[in-house]
Amino acid sequence: MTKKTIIVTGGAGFIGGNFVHHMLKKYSDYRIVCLDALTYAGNLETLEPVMKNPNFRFVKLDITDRSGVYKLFEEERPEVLVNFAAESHVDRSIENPGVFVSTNVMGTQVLLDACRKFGILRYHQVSTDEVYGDLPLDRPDLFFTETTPLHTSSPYSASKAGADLLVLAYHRTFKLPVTISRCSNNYGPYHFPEKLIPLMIANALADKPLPVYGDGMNVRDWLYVEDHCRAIDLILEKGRIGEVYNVGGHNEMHNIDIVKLILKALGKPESLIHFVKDRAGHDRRYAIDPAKIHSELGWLPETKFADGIQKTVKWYLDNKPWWEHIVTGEYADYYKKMYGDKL
Ligand code: NAD
Ligand code: TDX
Repeated sequence: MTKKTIIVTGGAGFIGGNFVHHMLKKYSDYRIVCLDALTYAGNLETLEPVMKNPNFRFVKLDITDRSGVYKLFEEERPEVLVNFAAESHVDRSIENPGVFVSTNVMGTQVLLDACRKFGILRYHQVSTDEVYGDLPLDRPDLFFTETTPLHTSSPYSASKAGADLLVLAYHRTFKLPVTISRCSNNYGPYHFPEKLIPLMIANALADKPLPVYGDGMNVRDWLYVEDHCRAIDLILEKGRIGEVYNVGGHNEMHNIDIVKLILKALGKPESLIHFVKDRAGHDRRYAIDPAKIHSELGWLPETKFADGIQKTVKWYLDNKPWWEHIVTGEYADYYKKMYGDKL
């Protein structure tokens, strides 16, 4: 029997890496071809456990490299493409917006064109709740639904919204069979230590100050990464073509409460917390209404935050070499540039 081939872009990153592991564990009749440019955020150590799996192939390639992408499509003739590849960090988009437009918008267009040219059964775009902008803290009754207007704040979220609109345009105009998922904040293994949860774990373990932006009251809706992977898997199996699905866990938390929880789990003092200058344009609250994916596809999150955060802290304790290689490498210069005069 020929195996179905899925191209996973950005599979050396946080969520893409978890998705590659999820799919290879669950399905023996899929071949996963991971396409990744290995930017600062891509890490082959994340894929090390599957490198020798006969159902897996890694290709170092930039999604903006049109001829390289076409060549890969010619070789692989994939049935499905899941696009995780992106510049994903809001703070970096404030420093340098250009690469966000290039990868997130133009790279997406190259992938869509390749799917048109060679044919595809499904193109899935991994998007974000940030495309909806933010919600006020004093209106806990409000949530993002799939029909909430796009209203972006950062160059990152604007580039993700631009990509979503292109994906939907290719569906309407060219009948490309697409789906989009818009997920809330993920956490779990292989999360790059520039993001809130792994940054706080790494700093606390090193007894370094924990930089909390503004008043620490911003709210994010946290979902364990495996639950996001299951949602995408389900959308590929049963999702309706041309549809957007919001994915979130109804797990809203203030940043400061997350930071305190991590300190408690590691037995470190709250005196490590440092309030620093706020992020420019900082979104106040994200909150996803996941009713559509629940009622149409039966998806519900399985990991409660209390369990997920314990598992995550344990993973960072058990896998120090994975993140220590990062925080002592070129990332150290980024950290100095971003936080040097704040702490
Ligand atoms: P990440 O930064 O950890 O990984 C991104 C991966 O994409 C890296 O492996 C990187 O090398 C690769 N990449 C970057 N530019 C590339 C290019 N031009 N060509 C090929 N590969 C390239 O990101 P993540 O947190 O895993 O996010 C994955 C996707 O999920 C992104 O599209 C992001 O917008 C979306 N998302 C993330 C979250 C979250 O909480 N992290 C939530 C919702 C949606
Ligand atoms: O040092 C920090 N201090 C701090 O207070 C950092 C890095 C973050 N924060 C705050 C900013 C946010 O309110 O923590 C919150 C979470 O920040 P990030 O981890 O940078 O995530 P966020 O900006 O919410 O975006 C994330 O979720 C949506 C992902 O990075 C995106 O890729 C995804 O689309």
